[in-house]
Amino acid sequence: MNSHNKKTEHYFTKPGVANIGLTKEDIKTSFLEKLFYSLGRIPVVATKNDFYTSLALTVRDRVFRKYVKSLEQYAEEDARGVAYLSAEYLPGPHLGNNLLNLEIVEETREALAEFNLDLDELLKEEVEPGLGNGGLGRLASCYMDSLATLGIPSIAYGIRYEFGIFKQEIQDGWQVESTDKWLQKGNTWEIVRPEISFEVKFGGHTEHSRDGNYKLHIEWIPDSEIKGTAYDTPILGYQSNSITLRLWKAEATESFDFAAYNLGEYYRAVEKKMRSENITKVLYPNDENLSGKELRLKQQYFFVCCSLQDIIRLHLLQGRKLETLHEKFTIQLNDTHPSIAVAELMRLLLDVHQMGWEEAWKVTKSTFAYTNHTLLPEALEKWPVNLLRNLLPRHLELIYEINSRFITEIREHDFTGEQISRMSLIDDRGEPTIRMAHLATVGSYKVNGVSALHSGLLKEEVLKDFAQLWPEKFTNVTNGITHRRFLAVSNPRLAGLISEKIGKEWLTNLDKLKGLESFANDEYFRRKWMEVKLENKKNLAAQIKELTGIEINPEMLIDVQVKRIHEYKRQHLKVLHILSLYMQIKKDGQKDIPPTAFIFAGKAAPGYFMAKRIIKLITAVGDFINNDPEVNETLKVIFLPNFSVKLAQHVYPGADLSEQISMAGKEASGTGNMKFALNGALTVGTLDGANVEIREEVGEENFFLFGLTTEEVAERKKAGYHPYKIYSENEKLKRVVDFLLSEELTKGNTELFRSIYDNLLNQDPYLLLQDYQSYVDQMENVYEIWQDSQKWAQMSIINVANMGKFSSDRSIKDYCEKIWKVKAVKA
Ligand code: CR1
Repeated sequence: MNSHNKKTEHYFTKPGVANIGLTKEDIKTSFLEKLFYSLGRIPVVATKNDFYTSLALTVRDRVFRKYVKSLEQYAEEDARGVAYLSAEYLPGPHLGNNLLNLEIVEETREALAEFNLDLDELLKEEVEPGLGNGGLGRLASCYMDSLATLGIPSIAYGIRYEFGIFKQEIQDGWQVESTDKWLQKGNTWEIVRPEISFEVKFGGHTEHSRDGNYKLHIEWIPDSEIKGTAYDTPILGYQSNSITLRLWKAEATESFDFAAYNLGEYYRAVEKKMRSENITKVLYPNDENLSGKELRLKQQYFFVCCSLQDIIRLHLLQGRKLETLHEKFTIQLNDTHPSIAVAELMRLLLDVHQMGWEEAWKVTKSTFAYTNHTLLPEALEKWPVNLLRNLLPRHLELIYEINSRFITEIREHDFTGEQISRMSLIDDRGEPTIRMAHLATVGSYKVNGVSALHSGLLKEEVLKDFAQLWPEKFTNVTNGITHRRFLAVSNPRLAGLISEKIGKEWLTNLDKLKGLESFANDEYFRRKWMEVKLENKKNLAAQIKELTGIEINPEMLIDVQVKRIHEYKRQHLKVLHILSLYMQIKKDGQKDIPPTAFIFAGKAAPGYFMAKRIIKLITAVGDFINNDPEVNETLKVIFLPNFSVKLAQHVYPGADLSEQISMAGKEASGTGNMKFALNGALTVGTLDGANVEIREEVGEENFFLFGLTTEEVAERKKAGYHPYKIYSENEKLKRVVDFLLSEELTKGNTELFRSIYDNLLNQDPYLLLQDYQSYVDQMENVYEIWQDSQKWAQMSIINVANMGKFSSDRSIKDYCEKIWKVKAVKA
């Protein structure tokens, strides 16, 4: 095992070796063994969590068996591989997914039943790792699933936050945050690798000197050092392969002086230890808005530094030279969060491994590829030069050098002075800052956006000059989702119906869903389809009751908007629509509005004033409407607290209508849109992000479109946008907006929503009032079709039948072909 040049022995393919069975009897035996020997428990006193843990350990053994086999295979083939660098992951609960991938769901259910235990009850026990904010983190986890399933040699690196995304509670209608103690009951799925650990330096200064041969040596003398230790979670793909998710935890270095001679010294050492561990304490809860926090930069550098040292270790372990790093590895930067990697790899190659600049730069820019996930200006990371000087002095020097060589290069092209200063890695128009997106772009061989529209805008706007300089560097990979978790695991009823009709091949080839399309005209099948949906809606209604105490009739149209709360996503546009229905019932005496439950969920960044106020608005409208007997048979408004992957898995299957209503040009892709459609919800949406491609796939007649296009938004703003004019000219809109200040809604606290009201009438940067009428009109159309349930079922089936493109398997194949040039290793 020590010599890595030797051909690997097939330990785990030898008959009889570690042959862990997958039958019901095998599972029963292991389950009891785990309960007795790993937990020291007997059934009469065991808690639900003990049973969950015994089951998780039972499944874990089987996962590990497949995992080591995969590792053997990757090592043997010695193929080119991918390292995925992401500051966020949202894997969701592991147990259910691993059962599916091992294909032992039924065996396990039966085994447990013999102990009078219910699998679904035990699945509920799992606490998920909330190591991300939203779409970006969940996307990374969908990609892990597909990388594993497709057998792509890969390793995913990130941060093992001790506290993940905060837990959200609703108190008096407001969001209240508390810490997410996801590790409190232990984590069955990970193993610590104390021997895989690296030192990470911070602060201090650099010293430049020349040796006898006049060669320049640069030494970074830090003022502190910490250690990162690897925690590995095997990510099992469907049926065969797996990959590693390696998360780094910060610890104090061994060199800490615990042999202190007096008490003061001892406490200082303890404090130092605690300070070191702070780095991976908590996830920053800001989605698409980064406020230049020093600790955040420390986190980014910390995990990048550990990951790159690990990649270099793995490369050298195979007896290879660093000059060929880019031939064996490609490193994907998931947004700019890990983009300091460009400078760090240069540092490692130049200062630690004594490579020359030209060679090091060639290796660096042939190794990295960068995915951009947002065009929002407030989300584009810029780190103050002064902060870098204090924290990473050597990296600042390197960035200056990279920049100066880059500027020299572009001066040879026809760029204007203005363009050159626009492209510079350093923005010196105020306090000097480093533009991390520029560093990532200059240091990568490919740059991609996450939907066709977004990749286009990236080239036309944010990185326009770079696209002119290096057109071949830019490409698109439209996001995708794992249909195994988001259909097979979370919606077994629909998955079962689909498999009954077209077989199970869709699990590994989502394009097979196309086979459903011809049944869209089959009345019997449509009925079955709607029966499944109704069962799922009952399940969702039960969840809603449990979480909020509110009862809804499962026959209602279930209209859902779940995602982070953000003004550009326009949850408040949905609220305006709900209020318009309320007015129609109360003021216009309209009686024929189909009963609808409006479901919202999502977290607001703790410091985002408007987003938190939007939550309060939703809950206030809910309070008001749900308690008015004149309307509450027709309308229900619900805010589900603490949205998570686990909760999401209940929500998507039960939705009839998916709200994807961002202002065009703002949502880079969206992935919830895909999850809803895959579960048979119809979409009401704008031409934004991946909505455009969803509509293309399902056909425009099967998609409820409204609102301005990206170009129209730009024209509208250029021509001068006056929301007040729209408001004053639309009587029905006016009464809805005015209602925000009403005594009734605000219970006398009429200033409560003044900020939202003023914002809409004076600026309305996301054009809610502009798109309002078009939205309300399209919703009428939604209602008309909803009343024709045969038609609705037909559209729903057609939607699902055309979701093939949105499998993350397709996205990963695109990355492999367009960017990574990596091939699958066959299991
Ligand atoms: C985008 O807002 C996209 C995900 C994943 C988000 C969303 O539209 O689906 O990324 N961006 O690509 C983000 O989190 C920091 O930027």
